Amino acid sequence: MSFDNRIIFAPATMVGESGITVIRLSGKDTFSAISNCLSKAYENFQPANINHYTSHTTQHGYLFDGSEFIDEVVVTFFKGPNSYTGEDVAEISTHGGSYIYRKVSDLLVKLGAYHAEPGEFSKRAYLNGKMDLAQAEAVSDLIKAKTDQANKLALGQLTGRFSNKIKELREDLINYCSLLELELDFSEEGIDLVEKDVLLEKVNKLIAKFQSLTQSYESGKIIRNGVNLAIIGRPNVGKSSIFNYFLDENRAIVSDIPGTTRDYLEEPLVMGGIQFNLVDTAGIRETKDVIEKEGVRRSMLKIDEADIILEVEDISNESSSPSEYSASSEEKTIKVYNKLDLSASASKHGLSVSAKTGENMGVLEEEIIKISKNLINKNASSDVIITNERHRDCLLKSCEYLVNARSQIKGGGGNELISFEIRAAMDSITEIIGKTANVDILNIIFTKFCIGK
Ligand SMILES: Nc1nc2c(ncn2[C@@H]2O[C@H](COP(=O)(O)OP(=O)(O)O)[C@@H](O)[C@H]2O)c(=O)[nH]1
Ligand SMILES: [Mg+2]
Repeated sequence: MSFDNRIIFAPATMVGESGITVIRLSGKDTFSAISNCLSKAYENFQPANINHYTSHTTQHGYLFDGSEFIDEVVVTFFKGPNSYTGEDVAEISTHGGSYIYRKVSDLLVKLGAYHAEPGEFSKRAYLNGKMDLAQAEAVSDLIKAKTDQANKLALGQLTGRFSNKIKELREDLINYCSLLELELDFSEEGIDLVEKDVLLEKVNKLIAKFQSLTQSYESGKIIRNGVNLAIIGRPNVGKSSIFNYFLDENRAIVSDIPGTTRDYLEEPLVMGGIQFNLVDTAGIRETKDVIEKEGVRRSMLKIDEADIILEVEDISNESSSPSEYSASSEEKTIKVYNKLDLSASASKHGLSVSAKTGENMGVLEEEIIKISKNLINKNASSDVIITNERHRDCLLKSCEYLVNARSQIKGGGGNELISFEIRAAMDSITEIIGKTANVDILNIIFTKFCIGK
């Protein structure tokens, strides 16, 4: 496969005041670029002979831009194909600091290197066959993971556990296809290689498997992206106070003026090992204020996206008219009565808390965690969990083809038609790992030719 193999570089660590900054380079001419700037001495440029260096070793030296000494560095060499991208890779460890990074970055550009695009190292790793598409996607998930569960799912995907499952399913489909197609070759001799009843049963089983995998996305997306937890209710009931309590900081402005929160606020939060996107909304009420109106509209959108809703009431106003918005789904709504400290007794209708004193806020937290765990476990029956929308879509598409194949089998359709649908189903799940499948089918058919014909 031919593709761009010019030198790319990017910081592999945060750039700023820190101990070191690691700058990673990859590309065909990486080592010669390094040999043009790495010196054995700092007094003047004396080229280090990097051809002497063994792969996977480090070398101490001095970076020079022409005659200008830039920094004392350590360079690690990875000779392709035994590198992350499969190309020649070097990692330059410079002193930390944005100024040094800028100097090195300018130098590398002068030496013919390009700023890498986001994900370009992993893209090259995929194009060079170092990992499949699902594994490359897992690299980014792993970096973003904030909880143990998200981390484990990403690791499972990175190490190929998920891809192996997909490959297994794909193998099944390839086998059916090749048998059906082989049977066509024997059609004149009337040899039956595939019992249609057996095939129907197998296709049914595969459909069930695909459906359970697709369903697991409902859990996977929550684990990977977090539970959307929205705090809603009328103005002044204490939504922003509850929001701040959970975040343990005064993130939202709290005041006794109704309509203080005019736009929604969203912050990440981890509770009980689960990732949440906590949303504070503008109090929902009829208003003539144009800005508040827009805030209410945006808040409604956030409420639609919510996995769990905290519907807050003021305990001292419990008897007043209900909120203009009432959560549509009881199952995902927790009714919370705030300002317990102002009331003589707790509410009979829901959990009573005080965001001011913290009373019962621990109970509320436990309730949120309990519901979230149920949400996650509800759809996680398959041994592999889908966390990626693209993978879910490929599986859905594949499942549609299998359903077509089932109709063909039931309706007495010919082998060509059945195999066409199964082949399409296979192509769709193969998109998950990113290779094209047709060559595999040909290989299997060819092998069978060798035995029989
Ligand atoms: N006594 C008491 N006052 C509270 C409590 N929670 C919020 N408040 C007060 O209620 C007012 C409105 O609070 P805020 O969080 O801005 O409500 P929001 O409009 O729903 O976001 C502020 O004056 C808060 O100090 C509570 O638990 N007890
Ligand atoms: Mg508010």
